[in-house]
Formats: sequence, structure tokens, C-alpha cells
Amino acid sequence: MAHCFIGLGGNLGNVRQTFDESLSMLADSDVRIVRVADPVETSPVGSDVGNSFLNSAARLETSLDPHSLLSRLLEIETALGRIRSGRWMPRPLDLDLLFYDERIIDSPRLQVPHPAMWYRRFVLEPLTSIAADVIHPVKHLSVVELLDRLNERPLTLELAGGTLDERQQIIDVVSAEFPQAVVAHRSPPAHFVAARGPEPAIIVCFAGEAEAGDSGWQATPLISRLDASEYRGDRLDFVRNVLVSALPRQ
Ligand code: A4P
Ligand code: MG
Repeated sequence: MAHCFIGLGGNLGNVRQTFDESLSMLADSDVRIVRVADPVETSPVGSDVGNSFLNSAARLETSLDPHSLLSRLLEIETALGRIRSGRWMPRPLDLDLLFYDERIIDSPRLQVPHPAMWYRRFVLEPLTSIAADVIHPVKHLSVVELLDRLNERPLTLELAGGTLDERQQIIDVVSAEFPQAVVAHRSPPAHFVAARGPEPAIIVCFAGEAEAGDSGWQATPLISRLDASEYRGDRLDFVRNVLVSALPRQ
């Protein structure tokens, strides 16, 4: 049996009831629900995603392989009224696979651990209540340690890759919007690394693996690295969503 954690989220209808129904549907001969976190109210991340959410987490034991478990989660979301009308729209239910044992999976249909979980307060807060000591197999920190990093003030975020002008525009806008955060360029170049202070909580890398030098994500510490090189949308929105994810409710 594999030990797994899922995240539950929703902001349409009676979300608590939908969470309960989803877990009843999930529990069968292949899946045992071991523990469920009390739902917490969280700030919506994403401009079109609607009102505040309830988020929870559950611990499972399963004989299903990761892809079969994902299929079950997606079927249950649909059965409970989820309509996929676009990215990040209001939804009665979102079920994400957070951890599957210590497995690291990077396929087009499934990434585990969920790539955004480590900087999302709406995932880490409920998860901490049932899995504080579980180790993230990529970041090599426990769930509570990941949450603690987001509680340091100021929250520090650096931008790597893209042009200097583009980064500066993003920094100007988000610095005004998020006074609890210090947002800066990822600089100076690699040979000055020794002179840097403590590493920031999050480094958003717009430069990909192939890009050499200090802007490529390989040059950034694993714990803080957020690979945004595949992201094709508005980079300002991306950084704004990362900060809303990481900071507490206003
Ligand atoms: N997929 C890949 N890996 C996974 C995984 N580990 N778990 C694929 C689940 N799905 C995974 O997901 C799109 C596809 O992701 C799936 O078909 C699967 O093959 P989706 O659920 O259809 O779409 P989505 O949820 O709109 O997109 P996405 O990018 O998964 O969004 P998130 O990360 O789920 O975030 N604000 C608050 N406060 N609370 C929330 O719960 N949730 C979101 C959605 C935005 N803002 C929120 C919350
Ligand atoms: Mg999802």
C-alpha cells in the first residue's frame, strides 16, 4: 500500500459537504482514508478564481498506482459538479495529489509532489495539521518547515531570467502591492555568490534549464527554486499569484 496526501479545495456551493462526499466516494477497496484535516478558509489565488476558498488535506493508503489515483480524483471532481471551463475558475471541488510515498513523478499528465504545494499557504496550512513531519522528496524539508519559511518577515522573493527591464517593472508593481515582501533581482553574477546574504524564500526563474549562467535555474538553490520557464502567461500575474499564495490572508 502506498501512503498519499491529497489537497482539497473549493469555493462554490456547500464546500464542506462536497469535501465529505468526495472522500466517501474515494473510499473503497483500493483506497483507505486515514486522516482528514479540518478545512480552513483561504484567500483566492488568481484574479478570475472567485471568492475565498475552503481548503483541506487528507491522508490516504492506496493500492492504486499514481495515474489511476489521479484518474479517480478527476472522476470524482466531475461527478461532484466540476466543469472545466477554463484555468483557475470558481469550482465546487479541486482534488490535487500532493505526495505519493516519496515518489517524484514528472509526466505531462501528472507531477508529484504537486509543483506549487511548497509555496502555497492554502496547501501547507491544512496539510501541516495532519502531516507536519512528512518530508518533501524534492525540497528535502518537512511540511512544517516549508510553512515556517513562508512565515519569515519580510518574505523574500527574487527574480531570475527575463530582461532587467521586465524584472524591474514587476518589482516596482509588486513591491507597492505587497509591503510584507521584499522582491529583488537575482544578482549579482555567480562569482559573487559568496557575498550574498541568506538565500531568499522563493526564487522565480523565468530562465530554463538550458540557459547557462546565473539566470538559469540550475544556478539557484534547490530549496527556493520555482521553475517558471515553461510559463507562457503574464509574468507579473505569475509573481503576484506566488505572493498571494505565500502570504497570509489580508
Ligand atoms: N495534474 C498534474 N499534476 C497533478 C497533481 N499532482 N494533482 C494535471 C492533480 N492534477 C495534476 O488540473 C489540470 C491538470 O493538472 C489535470 O488534468 C491533471 O492531469 P485541473 O484540476 O483540471 O485544473 P486547475 O486546478 O484549474 O489547474 P491547476 O493548475 O492544477 O490549478 P491548481 O494548482 O489546482 O490551483 N486559491 C485558494 N485559496 N485555494 C485553492 O484551492 N486552487 C487553485 C487551482 C487556484 N487558487 C486557489 C486554489
Ligand atoms: Mg487541480
